[in-house]
Amino acid sequence: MGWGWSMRLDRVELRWVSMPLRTPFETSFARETEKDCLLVRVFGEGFEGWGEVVAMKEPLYNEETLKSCWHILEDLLIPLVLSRAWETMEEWDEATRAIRRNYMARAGLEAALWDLYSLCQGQSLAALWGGVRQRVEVGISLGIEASLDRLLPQVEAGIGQGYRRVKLKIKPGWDLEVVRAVRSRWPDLVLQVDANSAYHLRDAEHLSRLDDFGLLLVEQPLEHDDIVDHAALQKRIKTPICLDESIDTTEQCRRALELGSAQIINIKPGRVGGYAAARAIHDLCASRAVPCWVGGMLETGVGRLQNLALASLENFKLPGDISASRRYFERDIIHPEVVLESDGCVRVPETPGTGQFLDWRALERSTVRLGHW
Ligand code: OSB
Ligand code: MG
Repeated sequence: MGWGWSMRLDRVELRWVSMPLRTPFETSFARETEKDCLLVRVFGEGFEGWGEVVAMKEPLYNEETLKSCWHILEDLLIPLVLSRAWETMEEWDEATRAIRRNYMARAGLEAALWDLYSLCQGQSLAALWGGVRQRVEVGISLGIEASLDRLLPQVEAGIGQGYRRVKLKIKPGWDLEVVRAVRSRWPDLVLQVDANSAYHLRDAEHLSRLDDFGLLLVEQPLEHDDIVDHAALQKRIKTPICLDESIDTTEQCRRALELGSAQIINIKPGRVGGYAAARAIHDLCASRAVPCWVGGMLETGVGRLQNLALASLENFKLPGDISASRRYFERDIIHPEVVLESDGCVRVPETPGTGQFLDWRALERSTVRLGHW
């Protein structure tokens, strides 16, 4: 997409933000009690754009860490973006293509460029990207708990708040019994599970027992980089497989769909290098009638608002992991926060510019490191 004119940045700011989570969030690979991220702020053309780097402190979801992202941004991407003017988003993409992977680092800066571009154009991100809805359906993702007694009230609360679907994190030892308990109490609930790569193909028979519970999907059951075993597993289970970790490029998505490794794709802009790549994967899936949904990385309000814009695209057919700010934070760094409407939908921002929503007192309190270039 062209800028319409040449865009030059004046300066860039990087902020390491750390916020307490209201309750710990446990997956098969980690238990998080705080949400840390980097916020990228770009200044140029009389505006400022914001983006979020969703990597974790440790390389447990993918290989990146917040420190590796700081390094890639400070030593490579920021000097490059400041070195010249950019005519188009494709030009920026082209210039960074030589850098292998490091998708979350790139995505944070790319988001800030989109945010700035949207201000220059006077159009919301949803409008720029061709969104088709003003409100999107969202779900809640519930972590692994010490006992069912601690999980079931959370399911009940989520349903009471209006969430359209519930996703349960599973791992060996926290799977069939948990799903059985939730399903027997809520027979009509739209329910899905996410294993974050906790199983192997040799667990196929065990995983096939999930078929009894009418799940919408099982997310990333096998290895984080696998698409071959997932195809074999899909032949042995009825529950549709959705890939998350394994899909990091459009080409990898194409290969997975050709192999039959997944019937549904979770798209996270951070995992795939940005919103341009997220849209390309969305379009590829649409062309093959494969439904998608927007995944989450416990984003602060900045990433959350931008993910809502992405979720307004046509082929995001399933509820996204874009819950209300309150689900994770006592106080988000944006105001107004992201709120859930009673019918389980969240509003897509209608105006350009994420910076206007920042709650500066909350942001300053959460900032633990600041860099300027
Ligand atoms: O696999 O979707 C995942 C959080 C951190 C790392 C991986 C995942 C998640 C989530 C978060 O499930 C869902 C959310 O942001 O609401
Ligand atoms: Mg996942």
